[in-house]
Amino acid sequence: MLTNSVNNWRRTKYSREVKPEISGEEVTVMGWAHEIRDLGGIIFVLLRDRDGIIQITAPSKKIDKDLFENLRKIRKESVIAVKGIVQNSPKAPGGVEVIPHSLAVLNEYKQPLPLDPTEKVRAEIDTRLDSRFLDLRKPAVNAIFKIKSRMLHSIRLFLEENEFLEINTPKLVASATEGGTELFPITYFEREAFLGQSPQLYKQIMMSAGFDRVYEIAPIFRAEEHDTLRHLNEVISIDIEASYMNHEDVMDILEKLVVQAIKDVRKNCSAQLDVLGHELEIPATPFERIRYEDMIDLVNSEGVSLDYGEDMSRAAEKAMGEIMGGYYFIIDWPSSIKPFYVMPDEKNPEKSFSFDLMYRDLEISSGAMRVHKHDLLVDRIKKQGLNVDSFEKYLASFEYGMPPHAGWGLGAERFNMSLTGVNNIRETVLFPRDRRRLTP
Ligand code: AMO
Repeated sequence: MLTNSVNNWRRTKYSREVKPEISGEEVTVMGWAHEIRDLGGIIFVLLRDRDGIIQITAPSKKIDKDLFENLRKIRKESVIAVKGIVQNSPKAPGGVEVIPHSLAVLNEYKQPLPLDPTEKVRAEIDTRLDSRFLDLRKPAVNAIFKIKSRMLHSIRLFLEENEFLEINTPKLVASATEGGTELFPITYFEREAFLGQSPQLYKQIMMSAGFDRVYEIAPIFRAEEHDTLRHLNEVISIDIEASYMNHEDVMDILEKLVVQAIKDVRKNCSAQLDVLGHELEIPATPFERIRYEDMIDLVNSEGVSLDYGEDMSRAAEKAMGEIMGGYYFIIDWPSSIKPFYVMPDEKNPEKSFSFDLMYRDLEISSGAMRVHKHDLLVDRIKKQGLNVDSFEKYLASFEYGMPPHAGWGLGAERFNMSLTGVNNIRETVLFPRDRRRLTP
């Protein structure tokens, strides 16, 4: 029964498509043998594919003797194809089963499995990540990636509808953008280079190039020392930049995009949300906008010490998460703790035209109106102790007609955490990269 190729076998239906309405029809289903129950006179095989499980029911009296014996020999997690007739069965999962007339075993498995995809034995995250291909077979794990796929699809659709052009910028770069300490140095022939921390400088250059509205969905690399549930060393950043807009305009875009993605996921991924047991609520708009200085007062009133000019500590994030619940913005950050490209408020340069979008205690996005005047930008680079020479090519684009502009970066994984309710960022990446993990 073991065949070496798919020969003339082709899937005609996914498990989710085998419904009582097609009772009597012949189908070909393909996937893994999830469970085999041999009751002597009848064998049940639960066949699992990408979308779910379908029951194959083989009563010895009704099917060919050889086929019955071959079904009996199937081992869990073998790759199988079954041809048969759909039949209503109130007792079967989904109210339907397939009575087989042919079977092909397409591949077998090595014993023992390093991980049980049926989740009978719960494994630690490290064991799961070591055998990620098996871990990803679990419905509650692959649901996260179906939601991520839909989320990215919805974001692309929204940005395209709003006249943003998708761009691709280099990931091998010569200098830092977000501060020097989080860079991964690499050897670039005879020179030193770095993995890109953010497309920041390139998306701004594209404003001078006249592209007006751009977006990029691509990996960013951060040499974060942290070993936390919210940080990874490689993540996907969803970045936008738009000319003739200020920070408030791009906050509105971000808010609309977030709500549209939530609605889209609710509508198209209800089965996955059910598997995850996560109730996804549509947030009310506009999201609350809390000034940085009011955030300080709020966390202080919760007994968390934080002074003006300090970045949010973990304790401050947690306190805000308790107070605020869903999505909210923190605005008007001090210029001193925001990157050099962030525009200071003209009336009070201590403050900047910047924002972070939070989901409970998690920062999911940050953005700002940018400095578009060359001399002010040089000044800001110097004030932050950075080397002006290493920004030469970027700075040149500000000398020949750079429009005012604004933008943001949204962390795909952190946004996905808010959509799926998982609390470890590693769950939202197929093959996560953290301080200790570089394989698989
Ligand atoms: P920032 O550094 O705040 O801003 O990054 C933007 C968003 O990217 C996500 N993120 C991360 N997620 C997980 N692990 C990490 N190590 C990590 N680092 C960043 C977060 C964060 O809110 N250039 C600016 C954006 C802009 O102003 O346009 C920037 O990179 O969700």
